[in-house]
Amino acid sequence: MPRALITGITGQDGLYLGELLASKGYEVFGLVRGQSNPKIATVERIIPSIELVEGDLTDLPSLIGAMEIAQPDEVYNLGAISFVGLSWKQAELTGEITGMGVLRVLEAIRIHTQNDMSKVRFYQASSSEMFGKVRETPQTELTPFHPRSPYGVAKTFGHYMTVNYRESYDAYACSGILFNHESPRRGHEFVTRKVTRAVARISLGLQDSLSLGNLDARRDWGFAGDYVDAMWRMLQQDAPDDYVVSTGETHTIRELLDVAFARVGMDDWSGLVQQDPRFFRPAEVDLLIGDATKAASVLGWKPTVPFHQLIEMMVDNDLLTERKLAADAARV
Ligand code: NAP
Ligand code: G4F
Repeated sequence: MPRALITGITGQDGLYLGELLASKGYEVFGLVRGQSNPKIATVERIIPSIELVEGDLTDLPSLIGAMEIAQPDEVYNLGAISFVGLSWKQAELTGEITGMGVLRVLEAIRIHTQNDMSKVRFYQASSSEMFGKVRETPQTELTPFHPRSPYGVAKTFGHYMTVNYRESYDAYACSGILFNHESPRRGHEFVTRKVTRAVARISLGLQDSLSLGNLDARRDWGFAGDYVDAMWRMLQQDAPDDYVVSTGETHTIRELLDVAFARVGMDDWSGLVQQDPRFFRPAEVDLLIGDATKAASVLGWKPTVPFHQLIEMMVDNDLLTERKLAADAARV
């Protein structure tokens, strides 16, 4: 039975990846942090066989301890401050967790394996945010980086550390340069979920309007369930490498609004959405669109959920959730 340790198990991707690995017969260990973490109950409900290990990406001894408990064949480092907007407000913490956290996990593997890093396969959750002010379109594994946020800078550090440990210690270390991926499990702070939840609430009469920032930014949005499959495939190859994972389509926030409001039969959202300076960023990533040719040809990976279907799935899920919450509140 292969053994995997996942940091960030309580996040969107951690849940999908944990489910996927458990379904493949892995013994799955998930790193959880803090006292009374309320998300633990969700993890245990969705992945009943999960074994939880306490640890924090800011604390190297706890990561070494996690390696000793899990004895992993594969380590997936998904833990991070992942919200770009927050990364300006807590830039130092973002550097510590999203950037230095990668180095600490690599060091924990190096110490645990007594320098024989090829024994443990490592996946780093890198990001299309590293491309930032893009130098070419579409973006590939060879496109130069120009990050635009403390988050993007921290991810770029983590990416190069992963490459460096591969080159320095013969680590089986892969960096997945994943473009935006979403799902009904997406955090409410990200624009897709913020929109689909607000659309559900507006259509149910629970909310009047929605405040957003830049409506002209373009993103390459795919389904998180597809993207964790690409992570797993990267660690099954003969040799470690870096891969772009994306759909190859890009859409604006305005198109996202069109699809989400149309799902509840509202075609004109102009009077329902305001722009609020609080949601504009100090520096924006205007356009992301990835070229996942290498992932398709080497990993045999391709996305299965198109943009419209993804957003409709999220609106439908938020309608169910918000109806249930409203009914529960009415009963109290
Ligand atoms: P997410 O839902 O925000 O989950 C982040 C996870 O990191 C949570 O489980 C969180 O745990 C954990 N974490 C935060 N600080 C930690 C710390 N100090 N020590 C240990 N764990 C900590 O993110 P996601 O969307 O699943 O993304 C997974 C990874 O992929 C992230 O690294 C993200 O930056 C990267 N990525 C995401 C996308 C995307 O579009 N989703 C695209 C490219 C790359 P708590 O529950 O304790 O807070
Ligand atoms: O949904 P977002 O916050 O995602 P962003 O910044 O693209 O980052 C996500 O994808 C990255 C991969 O490229 C990941 F690495 C990262 O961890 C995260 O998962 O914002 C998307 C776009 C931005 O251009 C933002 O300015 O939506 C724009 N936007 C406009 N109004 C808004 C809002 N974003 C948010 N979160 N909230 C708004 O009100």
